[in-house]
Amino acid sequence: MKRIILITGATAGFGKAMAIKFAANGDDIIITGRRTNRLDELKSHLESNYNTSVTCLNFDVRNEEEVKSAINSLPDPQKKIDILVNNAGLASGLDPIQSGSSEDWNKMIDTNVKGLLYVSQAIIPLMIENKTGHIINIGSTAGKEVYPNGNVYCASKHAVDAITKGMRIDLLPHGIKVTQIAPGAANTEFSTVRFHGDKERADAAYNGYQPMVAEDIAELVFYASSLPKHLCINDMVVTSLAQANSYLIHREG
Ligand code: NDP
Ligand code: 8X3
Repeated sequence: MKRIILITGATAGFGKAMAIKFAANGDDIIITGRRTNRLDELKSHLESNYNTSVTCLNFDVRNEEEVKSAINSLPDPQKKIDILVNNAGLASGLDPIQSGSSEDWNKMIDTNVKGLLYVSQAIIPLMIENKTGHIINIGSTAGKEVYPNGNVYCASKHAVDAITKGMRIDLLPHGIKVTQIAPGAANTEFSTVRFHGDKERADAAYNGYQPMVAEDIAELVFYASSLPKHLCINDMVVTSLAQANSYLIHREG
């Protein structure tokens, strides 16, 4: 059966790979992000290659009013969102707590924590009305263990871990599934964003081992979304073979 999937942060990385995976399954997708040109390109790629209908919503998850009005702007049939993937997020900087920048801290907390809350609050009432739904939050191994200089990014992902558990409790009477997927290192635009565009430093994050790729995470999100109605994956921690936990990666050479 065709489902309606809303993916935040679908202009790159995990979110884009998820959009492709769901579209290939014939689902209808609502893709969101700040970069309109990328949303338009992805829509046109998906609609020409798959049996899907794609809606683009351009908003910054940090702006509560933009979030509300974007979700309100959906035509009624598309408000029946079956699956929300709260994926939009970022790390900004990798500095000791005493020298971190408050601009980086605000960006991470506003995006990863408050943004996820704003989007969820705009969509949960629609799911409650439909008496069905599945929320998949993208956490991180950084939300399980803190690593050196990860301080505020790790805190923001620990918040995602806690919010996911809270959502599952509060939405239990409404039959809404809540899942967290918590990946370790994956080679996307993540490190380029973390290091403020320093591509060399970003590439070095993946030196000497095989990291995961966006398609790996898309596969797991799709799997979690495709289980029978009575089954709910609560939490899935996933790393590449070379990674043991949030801070231990075995590098060759
Ligand atoms: P990318 O940088 O490749 O993609 C991030 C996506 O988030 C983009 O589509 C970006 O869209 C969107 N985004 C960022 N900020 C905002 C904002 N303020 N408003 C709307 N959209 C926003 O990173 P990944 O795909 O790797 O990351 C996706 C998620 O996975 C994040 O939550 C990240 O923390 C998490 N994660 C990543 C891991 C990794 O190693 N790559 C591991 C574990 C978790 P745009 O810029 O167009 O707005
Ligand atoms: C992203 C992976 O290892 O940079 O959450 O925290 S890591």
